[in-house]
Amino acid sequence: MKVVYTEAHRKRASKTELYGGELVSPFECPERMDYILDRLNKTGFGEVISPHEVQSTALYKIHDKDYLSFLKSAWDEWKTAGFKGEAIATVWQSRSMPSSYIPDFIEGKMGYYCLAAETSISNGTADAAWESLNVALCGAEHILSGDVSAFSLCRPPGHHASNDQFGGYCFINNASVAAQHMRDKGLDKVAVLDVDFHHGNGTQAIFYNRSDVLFLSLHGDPMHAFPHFLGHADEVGYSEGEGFNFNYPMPAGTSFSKWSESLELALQQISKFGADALIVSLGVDTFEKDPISFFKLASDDFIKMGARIASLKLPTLFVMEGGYAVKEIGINTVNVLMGFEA
Ligand code: SP5
Ligand code: ZN
Repeated sequence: MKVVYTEAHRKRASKTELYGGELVSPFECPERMDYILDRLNKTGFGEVISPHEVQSTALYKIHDKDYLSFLKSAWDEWKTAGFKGEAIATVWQSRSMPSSYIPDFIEGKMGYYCLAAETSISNGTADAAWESLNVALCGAEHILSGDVSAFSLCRPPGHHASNDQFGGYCFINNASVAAQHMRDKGLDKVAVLDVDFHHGNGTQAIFYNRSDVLFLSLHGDPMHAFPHFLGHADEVGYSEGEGFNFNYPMPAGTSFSKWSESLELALQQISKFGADALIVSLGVDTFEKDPISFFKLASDDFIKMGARIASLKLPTLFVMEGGYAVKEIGINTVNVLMGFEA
C-alpha cells in the first residue's frame, strides 16, 4: 500500500492548547508523525511516497470561500492586532446572540469561524493544512487510478472541520475533500467510515443533506465526549441525505468486543449502500492509553479492525485523523493497515 506523506506538516507547530483551563503543549503534535514513520520503517510496511500537486476543485465545493480566506489571513491579522500569544477564539455567536453579521475584527472572526477553543492558530498553520489536504488528494488519485488501497498520512487532521469552521485540531476536512474529488472524477457513491474516537462532526455536517456520500461514525457518546454537540444516534441525515448518516455513540470503557458490534452494523450499511470506494477517517485515539479519550481498545485490536474493514473488498483510502498516545500511535496505526492487507 502506498503511504503518502510530506514533511510539510511540521509547519503546524502550535505551542498552545487550551485544556482544563490551562495552556498546555498540544496533544496534536508533529512527533505523532515521527512515531508512525518509524513504525512503517521498522516493519517495512508500505511504500512511503511524497505527494505530487493534485489539480482539484473539490476544496471549493466543501469549504466556503470566505472561510478559506480567513484561514489564510488569520495569523497575520492576529499579529497585526498586537496580540502576544497564539490565536485563540474567546467569543461566540451563541444561542443568545444570533446575529448574522461576520465581525471585521480578528477576535470576532475567530469566534465566527471556530467551533472549539482548544485549537490555536499560529504561524504556518494554514500552509500545513493545505499540504495535509494535498496528501489526502494524492491518496485519492492513487485509488482513482486503480490502487486497491492507499494511506494518506495527513497532519493536521480534518474530520472536525466543517464547511466554515475549524476546531478539534482540524482546519480543512481532508477526508471530505477526498470524497468530493472521487465523486468529481466519476465515482457515483463514496462511503466515509470514521473510526476516530471523536465524532466526525465536520464530515457529518458537510454531507448531511447528500445521498451520494454515506457517512458513518463510531465514537464516544457526545453527552460525555468532544465535540459534545453532534454525534447522537438520532442524527440520520436531512432531505436528500435522510438515511445516509449513521452514528454509533458508545459509553466510557467500551472495549473492542463491544466496539466491533457497532463496526459490523456500519459495515452492513456500507455494503447495502453499494459504495464504489471507501474512505476511512483513521484515528487511533480509541486506544486504551489515549490521554484524552475513554475507549479501551488494545494494540492487537487494531489488526482485527483493519481485517474487518478489508472484508468489504472496496478500494479503500485511509486518511489519518487523531491518536494521542504518541509512543504507541505508530504500532496502532500500522496495525490497522497490516490487518487490512493480510
Ligand atoms: C482529530 C481529533 O481527534 N480531535 C480531537 C479534539 C479534542 N479536543 C478536545 C479535548 C478535550 C478532552 N477532554 C477530555 C477530558 C478527559 N479527562
Ligand atoms: Zn479524535
